[in-house]
Amino acid sequence: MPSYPHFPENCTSLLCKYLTPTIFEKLRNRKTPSGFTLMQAINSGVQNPESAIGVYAGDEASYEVFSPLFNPIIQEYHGFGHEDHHQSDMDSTKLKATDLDPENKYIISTRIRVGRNLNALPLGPGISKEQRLHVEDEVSSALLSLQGTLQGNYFPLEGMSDSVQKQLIEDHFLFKAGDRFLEAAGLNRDWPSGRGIFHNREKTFLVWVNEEDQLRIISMQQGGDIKAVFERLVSAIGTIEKQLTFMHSEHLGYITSCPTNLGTAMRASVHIKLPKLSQDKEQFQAITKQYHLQIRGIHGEHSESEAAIFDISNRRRLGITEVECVQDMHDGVAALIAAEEKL
Ligand code: ADP
Ligand code: IOM
Repeated sequence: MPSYPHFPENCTSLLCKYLTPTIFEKLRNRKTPSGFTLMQAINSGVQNPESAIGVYAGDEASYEVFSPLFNPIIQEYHGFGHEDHHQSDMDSTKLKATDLDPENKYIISTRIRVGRNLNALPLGPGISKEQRLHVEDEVSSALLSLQGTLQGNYFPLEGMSDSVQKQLIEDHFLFKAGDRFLEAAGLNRDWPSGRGIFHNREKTFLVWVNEEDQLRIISMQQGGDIKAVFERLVSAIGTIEKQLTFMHSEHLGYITSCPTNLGTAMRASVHIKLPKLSQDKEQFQAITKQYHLQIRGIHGEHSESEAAIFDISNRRRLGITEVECVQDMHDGVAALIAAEEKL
């Protein structure tokens, strides 16, 4: 019989905040129809108390079966209640984007990604090896049929040389191996089987296969042309959706393994140099809070900044549209640059 996990006193994850002994008691013996348990859902946050969130869904039903735990986490992270409705809008003409950095002083690169999972299969934390290989097969076949500027190749991780893999990671194109948060979530099982990356020749359009979500569809390029990056992504998603059906609900939008990605599953980011503002931590944090931004390090989640370069992205992803996600990032980055210039 599972017993209530030990969380250190200084634990700040949303898991330790909302997994009270009462909620634990209520949920501890529940399982989703595909067999995903509460202990699997919380293991990442139990093993890694410094997680921001610490919970993962193993399938679409997890959000219902474990809703007494997931709902308050979703409410706090996205400000989205269980009666709310999510709406999508990817009309890039609605984005009010200006050239934020005409002299190329601050923004190094721009990247927008969405997470997607195939309908009617478990999510990564609950998927079997055979199902994961099936996903790889379906997704890579669909991607290999793309034409024009999206045309590219699929590179499975299995058989990829260490040096190629290392270079792709260093250049910010590929996911890291051995992430301990994903490991404890069950997302690294059978590694590297079924994992891989698709990219076009210019590496401006990329798709990660079977990482935290089954697909991470990515548009990226050097510089700060946010609109061009968004337009490429929207066009790619539209083309891919003609071939693949993604897991989606009226209430939660696109379903993802981590509740922070629900809804749009979109993270729009820039790598930006802020040498002065980053010294003024109070002002830096006040601006990011005001514009609903998240600060990450230079190698993605759980990494540190280097040479005053930060990864700045929209924090909210559910209950706002894709256009609003990108607008949050754009407006916030404009405010950060204005503050940097004043110092
Ligand atoms: P995700 O964005 O999929 O949640 P991470 O935060 O781990 O995952 O980031 C994945 C990779 O994308 C990392 O190598 C990170 O440095 C890179 N990345 C994120 N934003 C940008 C950007 N604007 N320009 C270049 N690389 C970026
Ligand atoms: N998306 C996920 N990797 N993250 C929010 C994990 C965590 O820190 O809980």
